[in-house]
Amino acid sequence: MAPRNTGKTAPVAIIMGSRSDWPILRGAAESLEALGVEYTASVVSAHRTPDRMYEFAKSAKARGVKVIIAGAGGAAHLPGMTASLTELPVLGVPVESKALKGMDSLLSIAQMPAGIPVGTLAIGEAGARNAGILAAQILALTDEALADRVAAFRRRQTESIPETVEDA
Ligand code: RP5
Repeated sequence: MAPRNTGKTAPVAIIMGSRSDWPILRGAAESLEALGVEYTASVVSAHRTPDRMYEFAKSAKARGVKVIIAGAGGAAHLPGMTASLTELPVLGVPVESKALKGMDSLLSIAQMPAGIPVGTLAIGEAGARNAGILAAQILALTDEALADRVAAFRRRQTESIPETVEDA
């Protein structure tokens, strides 16, 4: 599955600093698909394509985007810079880096100055999957059918966890 940008309006926009982030960020896409939430996915780099980042963030609200999921690794400025350019909620996913195992990504996404928040998730795949679920939960505040799907997802997850350690 390649990053998808259909150009149509979707309530969630997934952006990432590089195509190399997609194997992680696709976890967010899979969560959204499991919950029946439309999304777009595209490469928007704070450093390599700053004008694209500016255009994306400035136009997102008018295009009908409600929640932005932004993933990046290393000097991960994309979530914070995007958050500085829009009032939409931004969920940041730190992608694991080679040199510092994603600690650089985590700290550069989480340590925002007061006034410009980024909701920061865990490093890597768990963070990406949870970003998709959290975006759905935010949208579910004003969408009862989606709230039912989120609740059903949580019930299925609970029921899938065995109590015994047999065959573990
Ligand atoms: C960041 O640099 C990207 O988000 C990616 O995690 C990292 C490495 O990018 P590539 O060199 O693989 O394109 O901007």
